[in-house]
Amino acid sequence: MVDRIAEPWGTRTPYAAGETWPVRIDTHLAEGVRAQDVERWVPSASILHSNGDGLDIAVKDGRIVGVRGRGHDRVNHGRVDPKDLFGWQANNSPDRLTRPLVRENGVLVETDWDTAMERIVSRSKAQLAEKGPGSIGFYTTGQLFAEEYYTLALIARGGIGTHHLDGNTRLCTATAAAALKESFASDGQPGSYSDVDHADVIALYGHNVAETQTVLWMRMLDRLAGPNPPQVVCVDPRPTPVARAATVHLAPRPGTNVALMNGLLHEIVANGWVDEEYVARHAVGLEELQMRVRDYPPERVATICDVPAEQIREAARIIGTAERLLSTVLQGFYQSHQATAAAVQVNNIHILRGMLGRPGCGILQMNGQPTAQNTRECGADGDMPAFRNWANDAHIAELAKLWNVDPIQIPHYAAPTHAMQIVRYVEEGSIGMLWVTATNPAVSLPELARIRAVLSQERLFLVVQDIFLTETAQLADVVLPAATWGEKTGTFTNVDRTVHLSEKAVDPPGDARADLDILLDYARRMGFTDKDGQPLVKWSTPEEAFEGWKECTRGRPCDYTGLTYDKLRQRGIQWPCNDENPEGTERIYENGQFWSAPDYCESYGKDLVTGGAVSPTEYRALNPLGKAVLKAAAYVPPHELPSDDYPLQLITGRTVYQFHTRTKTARAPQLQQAAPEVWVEVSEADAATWDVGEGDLVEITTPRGEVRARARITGIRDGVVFVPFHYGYWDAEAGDEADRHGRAANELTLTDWDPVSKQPIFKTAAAALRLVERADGLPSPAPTTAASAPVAPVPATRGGAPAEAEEQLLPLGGTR
Ligand SMILES: Nc1nc2c(c(=O)[nH]1)N[C@H]1C(S)=C(S)[C@@H](COP(=O)(O)OP(=O)(O)OC[C@H]3O[C@@H](n4cnc5c(=O)[nH]c(N)nc54)[C@H](O)[C@@H]3O)O[C@H]1N2
Ligand SMILES: Nc1nc2c(c(=O)[nH]1)N[C@H]1C(S)=C(S)[C@@H](COP(=O)(O)OP(=O)(O)OC[C@H]3O[C@@H](n4cnc5c(=O)[nH]c(N)nc54)[C@H](O)[C@@H]3O)O[C@H]1N2
Ligand SMILES: [Mo]
Repeated sequence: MVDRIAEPWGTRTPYAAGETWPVRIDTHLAEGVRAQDVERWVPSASILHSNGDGLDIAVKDGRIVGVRGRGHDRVNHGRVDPKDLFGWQANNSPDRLTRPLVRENGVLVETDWDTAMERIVSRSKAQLAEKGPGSIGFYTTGQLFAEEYYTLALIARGGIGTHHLDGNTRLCTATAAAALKESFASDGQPGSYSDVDHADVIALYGHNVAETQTVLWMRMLDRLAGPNPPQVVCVDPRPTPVARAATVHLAPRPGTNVALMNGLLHEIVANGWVDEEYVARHAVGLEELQMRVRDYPPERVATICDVPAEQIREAARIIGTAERLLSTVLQGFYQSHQATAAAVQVNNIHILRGMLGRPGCGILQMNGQPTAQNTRECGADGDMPAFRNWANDAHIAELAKLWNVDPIQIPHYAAPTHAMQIVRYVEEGSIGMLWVTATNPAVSLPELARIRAVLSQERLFLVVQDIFLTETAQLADVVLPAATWGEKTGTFTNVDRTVHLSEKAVDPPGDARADLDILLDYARRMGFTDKDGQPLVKWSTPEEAFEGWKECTRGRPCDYTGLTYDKLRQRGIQWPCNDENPEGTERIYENGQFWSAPDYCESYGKDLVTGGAVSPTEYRALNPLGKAVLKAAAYVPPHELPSDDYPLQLITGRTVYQFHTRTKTARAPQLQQAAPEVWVEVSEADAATWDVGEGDLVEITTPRGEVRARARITGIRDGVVFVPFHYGYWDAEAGDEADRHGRAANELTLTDWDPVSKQPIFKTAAAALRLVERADGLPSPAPTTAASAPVAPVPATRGGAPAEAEEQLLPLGGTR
């Protein structure tokens, strides 16, 4: 038994390069429930991050009573993340939404499904009649199932015919997709998690994998604990567990990633670490890249990033001489002003070094949410289903044929509207109805004062489909109670293309319904039909929807045609899975084969600095043979830089114990107690400058607002403060409304985005700090176990008996 709050990564099971990662089966059951009491174990996968860990849900008396990792799952070999070990308790929470709500005289009151749905249908019809399809918007998530996204995409694009459908994946993985589209002209992750087993160098860019995909980090830790461990390069301004384990830790000034990457590329080119033969055969764009990085010698980069030139050289040497290089990229790169430009430079390293499509040579342009990959694949974001190219008329015609609608019905006159633009249309009133599914924008979008104003407008009809009465739901006109993971069936795909089936284990509470059923009900009530007058949506169960989705993917990169629910009941399988690859595909882009041919590719690309679209003709001229594309970019400083009034740089992000806006993790006592309140991380030097001690209450201010939090003094780089974004609007302890203090990080963030991926900038704003109140000896509520570890000793974060989980270690190669 291990206290998995005190030890989030559990016990080490070391292994050597090329060996199989040992099995360790993690189990946590509700207090008083023993394994022999469990009536059924229902196969599913993890839902509180993107790793896609196979696990079984324990059921007793019609309720979820725990989870157990699946030893034979290719992703986790039995291990379970702390959030997944304890987070299922939220399903059983007494404050789940169980009945639809409608707003009457300003207050939300319970009602039945007919009343709630008829309100939505009559408003939809009125919008369509008066203002047309462009007056309806959908804002979805990275947390539903593929079947649900595909149905939503069909309804929004094929049924209503609106251009305004995007996901919170815009805040999350838009840059992962954009970077892959720029380099390989298609989404689709080149890597496999098993690359960890083979790599001799692992480079992590703005990715705190230790806290955000803990099981992937366990795999890396086990390699680090074994013979011939890989070298690790970490790029992060904070002393994350990754940074502490790194061979080289580069801690750049926030927002300088492109300069740093150009510096690394400069060294790779200058030292002749380029695989010239690979590049000549399989890539275009070398000359432009060489020219661009010439301007970034380590000394210049050192001044921009405030990182020693020697460290840049050292990191470049490790990466440039690696034989099997695995790279991962996440929000430290994605949520900044040159997000795509920076992420693309990581792809460039792999293309230049010929490190693709071989064991150990993977790129993971990481996802964050469990099902974000599916939002993108299914076209429930700013993409077309199955990686079709919105700018290629033949692709739209194909989709129209499949859906049996007129191509004109599917808007494709421009790129689909991105989430920040949808918010803008709501703000100015051209979108009069917004349907939000499984996301909590009143906490997670930037500049919350603005978002609250936009979402609470009288003229807006806001539908919120959630499992709790969130900050966003409280602003809605209609609230629909949804079933969630464990209460409904569907598939989802993780970052290394592994598809898992998650089966219904228990009934949802009260009248709550599966998201798929809600969407199907809407389609039926709206009477959407195809060209022949038949129902547009031709399925009524998840499995039928999956069959429909498979047809949509036929011949596309994310080919699901070889998968069935039955096959997925046995194990998770990586797409493409079709007649040629019936067991799935571990690595794509083997032998320099890409999906980038002009007629086939998902995207023609964009200019990395302005975001201007490359035209079909230009793309054809640039890349006629469908190779990989090396794309260069000059460094541009962040838009909001420190000033006299706001001398610090604010970054925001996550802790290992909480998930997003905490609707689930705050309802799991072990997780909530481990990180109960917002805090701010401050360096020792900055703490001295502003006369702040451990635990002191401080106010962080930006031009948008202020937040009060208790200071944690850490090894974060000087000049930078970090606030976790998990905590909703208000300081719960403060008394009446007037006294309440902001505690949501997004009170502080700015309305601005990367020009290519349109991903908002959550990392870098200019900020000021002020002492409000001394601590009285109490430390900050920040956890001690990971990036927020204090420099001076404070009591360690522990979970005690309620946080104990069983670990079953099996001999090397053993499965279960
Ligand atoms: N425990 C937990 N796990 C999660 C989630 C969660 O909420 N909680 N959410 C999931 C989701 S949806 C996502 S998207 C992922 C996100 O996973 P990550 O991207 O790993 O998490 P973040 O904390 O957002 O940011 C990562 C790091 O970026 C660094 N950073 C900030 N600014 C810069 C910069 O300018 N340059 C560089 N190089 N680094 C910078 C921060 O210091 C931080 O350590 O996590 C997933 N997993
Ligand atoms: N400052 C700052 N802001 C950020 C970030 C950051 O790093 N810094 N990160 C951004 C990123 S990467 C992300 S992904 C977003 C996340 O932001 P959100 O998407 O707003 O976060 P969640 O709390 O996960 O919201 C998901 C909602 O779906 C509900 N839900 C769960 N399961 C189901 C279901 O099956 N059906 C339905 N209908 N509802 C369900 C939950 O109760 C919850 O309200 O935040 C973004 N915002
Ligand atoms: Mo995310």
